[in-house]
Amino acid sequence: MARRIEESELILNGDGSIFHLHLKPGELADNIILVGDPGRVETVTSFFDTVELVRKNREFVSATGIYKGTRFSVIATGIGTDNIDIVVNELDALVNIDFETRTVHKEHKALRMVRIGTSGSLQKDLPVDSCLLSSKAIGFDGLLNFYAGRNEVADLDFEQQFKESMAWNPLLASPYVVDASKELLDKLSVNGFHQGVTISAPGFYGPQGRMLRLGIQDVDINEKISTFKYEQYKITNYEMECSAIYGLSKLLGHQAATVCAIIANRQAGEYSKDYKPVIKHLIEKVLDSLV
Ligand code: R1P
Repeated sequence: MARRIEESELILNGDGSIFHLHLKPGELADNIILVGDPGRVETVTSFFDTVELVRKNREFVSATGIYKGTRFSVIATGIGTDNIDIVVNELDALVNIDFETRTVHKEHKALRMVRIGTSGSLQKDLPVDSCLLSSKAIGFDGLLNFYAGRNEVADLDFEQQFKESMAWNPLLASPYVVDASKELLDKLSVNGFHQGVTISAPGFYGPQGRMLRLGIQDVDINEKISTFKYEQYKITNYEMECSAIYGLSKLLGHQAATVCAIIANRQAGEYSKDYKPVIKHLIEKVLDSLV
């Protein structure tokens, strides 16, 4: 007998929609654009030919519609990998769990998720207003470490070398390294984006080495990160969601990739004068790559 998932574990609203996203099965497209900023949902749907639905709860704003004949959903995750835990688990539940019987469907359905975000560069040659496709993500957030199967989806050799080279502080969560979907990387790389390794940090200031009034444990952390090399890989940028999207997607059998507009260069101390046109350009490129 299939395991029934209790009411307290899979929480549904009175209208049958899932707890945080307020979406019902059938309302989600197989192609999903994830954005951090809820305001970015409208920028994505402005490219759609038709919009079928819009849902809002807290920072989780969702819309489903058609772009050049293909059905897409766009979901705002808000900031951080803790929100990604909610979003990716609920997206998966919408297609892989029967909400009536509360059991997992016999047939698995795979989703395609592309995050379109903003990010800070750690390399001089990755300038402000360029676009970066994350071929790997490093999670400083520790989320994936809670899940069974974590080691099976992670690049353990990269993790080991990174921790050794950084003299990793044991007070911090152990970093996890996960690849993007190969299929999505192939599709998106035709756009000529830079490619690199992205760190998802569990905060914007101290966890990304920023000092306003507070000092940090390791003042050399960004220097060590930007000079670290593993095989052909260099660490290129910081943002706050990619690692959890890659890790949970791999565990749940979905495809995921992240492309970010570089809005700050931490090495050069620069910030974009206006990154909105870069985001718009990125949205159109990503949508066209998926139709
Ligand atoms: C921080 O300002 C936020 O911006 C970046 C970070 O990942 C974090 O979510 O991405 P988004 O612009 O997609 O939100």
